[in-house]
Amino acid sequence: MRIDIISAVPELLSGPLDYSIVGRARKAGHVEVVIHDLRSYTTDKHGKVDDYPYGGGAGLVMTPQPIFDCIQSLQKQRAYDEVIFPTPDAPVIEQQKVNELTLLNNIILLCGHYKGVDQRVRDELVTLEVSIGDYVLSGGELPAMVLVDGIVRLLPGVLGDAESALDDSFQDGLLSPPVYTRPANFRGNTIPEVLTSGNHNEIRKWREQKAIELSKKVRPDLYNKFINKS
Ligand code: 6GU
Repeated sequence: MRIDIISAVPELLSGPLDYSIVGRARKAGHVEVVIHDLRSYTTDKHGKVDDYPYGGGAGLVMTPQPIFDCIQSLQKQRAYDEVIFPTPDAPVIEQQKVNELTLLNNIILLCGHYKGVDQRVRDELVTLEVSIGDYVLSGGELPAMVLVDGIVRLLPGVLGDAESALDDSFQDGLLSPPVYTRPANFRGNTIPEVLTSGNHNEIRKWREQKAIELSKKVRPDLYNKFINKS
């Protein structure tokens, strides 16, 4: 899979995508992530990529020219399955949709200012708009990295068996149960006995029970969906 990320602040992106699971996946060749500096596409002599909104109002709007030039130059080089625009005024993305995105070959992620990009970009170039939750961030860079992380960790070979994504929170519609590691007694606080019993069936049942209890307590919406489909 190849992911092209377009940003007017590429400095925000380079570091975080170089480390940990995404960094290792890139080095191992499971994914190619290419970052594009939008400023290098502007024809404005002062390097501007935004301007005042027609009709007035607060905040600047990203201009269409550098975005069209950047995306169209990429589209000449290969076919893209989706041009994704992370924005708070879109449906909130859930695990099922992230799973689907892992099946694509080439995607573009366009990072905007939170005040937005010229609507003609959204009408003519963008094929998918997603929010990462009901709160506002100052730009699309963090949401783009959220999407890259969510996708890349699911690509074949990226996670080992031990870290398998199959028992993630949300893959079965429930939150993940609590986990413990050594020592079994930490300052007098001990771990649930079943986890050292060696009885894998009991451990599986305990985890399922804990996942249900936790979901019911902190995410009754997920709990009710789970109960209604089982
Ligand atoms: Cl995708 N972008 C911005 N700027 N803020 C957000 C968001 C996206 N999702 C939630 N808040």
